Amino acid sequence: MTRSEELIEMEHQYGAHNYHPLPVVLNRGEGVYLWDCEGKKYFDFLSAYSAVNQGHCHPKIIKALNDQASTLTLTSRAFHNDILGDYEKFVTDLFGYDKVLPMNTGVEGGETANKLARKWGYLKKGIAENKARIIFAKGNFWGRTLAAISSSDDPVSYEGFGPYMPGYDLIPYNDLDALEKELQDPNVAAFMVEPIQGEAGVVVPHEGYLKGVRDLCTKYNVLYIADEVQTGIARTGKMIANDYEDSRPDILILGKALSGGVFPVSAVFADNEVMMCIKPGEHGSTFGGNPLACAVAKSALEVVLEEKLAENAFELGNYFREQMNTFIKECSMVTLVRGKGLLNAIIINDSPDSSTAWDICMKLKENGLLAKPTHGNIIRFAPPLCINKEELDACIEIIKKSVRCFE
Ligand code: IF1
Repeated sequence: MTRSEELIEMEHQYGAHNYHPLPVVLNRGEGVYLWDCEGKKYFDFLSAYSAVNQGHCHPKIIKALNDQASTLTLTSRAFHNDILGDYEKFVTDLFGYDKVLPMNTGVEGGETANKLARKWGYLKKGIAENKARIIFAKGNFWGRTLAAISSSDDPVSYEGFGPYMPGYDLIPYNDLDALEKELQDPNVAAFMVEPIQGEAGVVVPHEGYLKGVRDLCTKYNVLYIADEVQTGIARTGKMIANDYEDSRPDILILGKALSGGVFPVSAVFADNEVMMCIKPGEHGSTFGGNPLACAVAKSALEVVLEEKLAENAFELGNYFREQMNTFIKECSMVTLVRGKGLLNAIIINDSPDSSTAWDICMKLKENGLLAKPTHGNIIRFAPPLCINKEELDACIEIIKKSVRCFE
C-alpha cells in the first residue's frame, strides 16, 4: 500500500464522508504546481476553487504569515490590535467603500451581507418587522450554512436539512425582467447574485446584465449584493468581476483568494448608510479581523497588484478560450468552452449523469493536471493567476491529449 493509499484509508475510516475527492494525496504546493506523496508533479487547475489565485505558498504571503504568527495572532475584538485599522484602510481604499466588516469564510460573508440587508431594510427602507425578503438567482451557491442552503435550488444542497430560512425567493439567473417583477414588492431588501455563477458551471450572464441589476436595484431602492467570493481577487481578469460593467454593488462579499489560500479570510464592504445599520454587539466572530488574517490578506492583495495578476488572467484567459475553441472544432467530446479571465469551464458532450467528466479528470490526473468536474458534465479550469504562457500551453496540450482519449 502506498503512503497515499494509507492516508486515503485513514480519511475513510476516521473522517466524515462529506466529500468525494479525486484519489490523489497532495503534500506540497509551489506556484502553479502540486506534488503528491509519491512525488508526482501536477499543474493545479482548480486553485482550491479560486482561493489560491496568487499561487501555492507565495513567499511574500508566507513571510507575512510567519512574521505575524510569531508576534500576535488573535486578540478577539474585545480589544483593538495594531494591524486591523491599517488593513481596513488599505482594503476600503482598494475596493472603494466607506467600510469593511471582516469575517473568516465566504459563507460568513454571505450571512453578514444578508443580516446587513435585512437590518437596512427595517431601519432605512421602512420594511415592516420580519417581512424583509432577499432575492437570489437559481443556480446560486454561497456555502453550506442553513441560510445558504435555504436559498439553493440544488436538492443536493438543501434536501434533508429543513425547515428553511423564510424570506428567501429565487428567480432565473441572467433574467432582468424576472428581477424587475420581484423588485416591485416594497418588502424586498436585497438581490444577492454572483457576477458569474461558479458552482453552477461557470455560467456567464449576457453583457449588460450586471449593469441592469445595478439600475433595477437603484430604481426600486433594493440593495445589490455581489457575491464575489469566487470571481473576485483578479480571477476573471479584473480586480472584481463587477469592474467589467458600470455596476458597483451596494454590498460586496470577498473571500477565498483574499488571503491567497493561506488563511480563512473574508470581507464584506458597504458604505456608511448600510454598514452603520449594525450596532456594537449585533454581529461579529471570534476570529473576524484577527491580526494574522489581516497581515496575510494585505500581503495577498499586494501580490495581486505587484504581479499584475488581473492583467495576466485577462490576457491568458482570452488565449485559453481561443485555443480551446480551435480544439473544439476538431473534437466532438467538448461542446463549449466558457468563462472570463482564468475562470473557465468546458461542457462535455455526454449526459450530466454520465461519469465521462469524472473519467476525463482521472485521465488529466494521470497526465499531470488536476481539475474536478462541477455539476455533471462540466469541468472547471481555474489555474493560479501567476501561470505563464509556456505553462498554460503545456496544460492545453494535456487537456487536448486527455479529452482525445474519450473520442
Ligand atoms: C466546498 C463549491 C465552488 C462560493 C461562492 C460563497 C462561497 C463559495 C460563489 C462560500 C464557496 C467553495 C465551497 C467549497 C467548494 C467551493 C465551491 F463547489 F462548493 F460550490 F467554488 F463552486 N460564494 N465555494 O463559491 O465560501 O464558506 O466555502 O469559504 O464547500 O467544498 P466558503
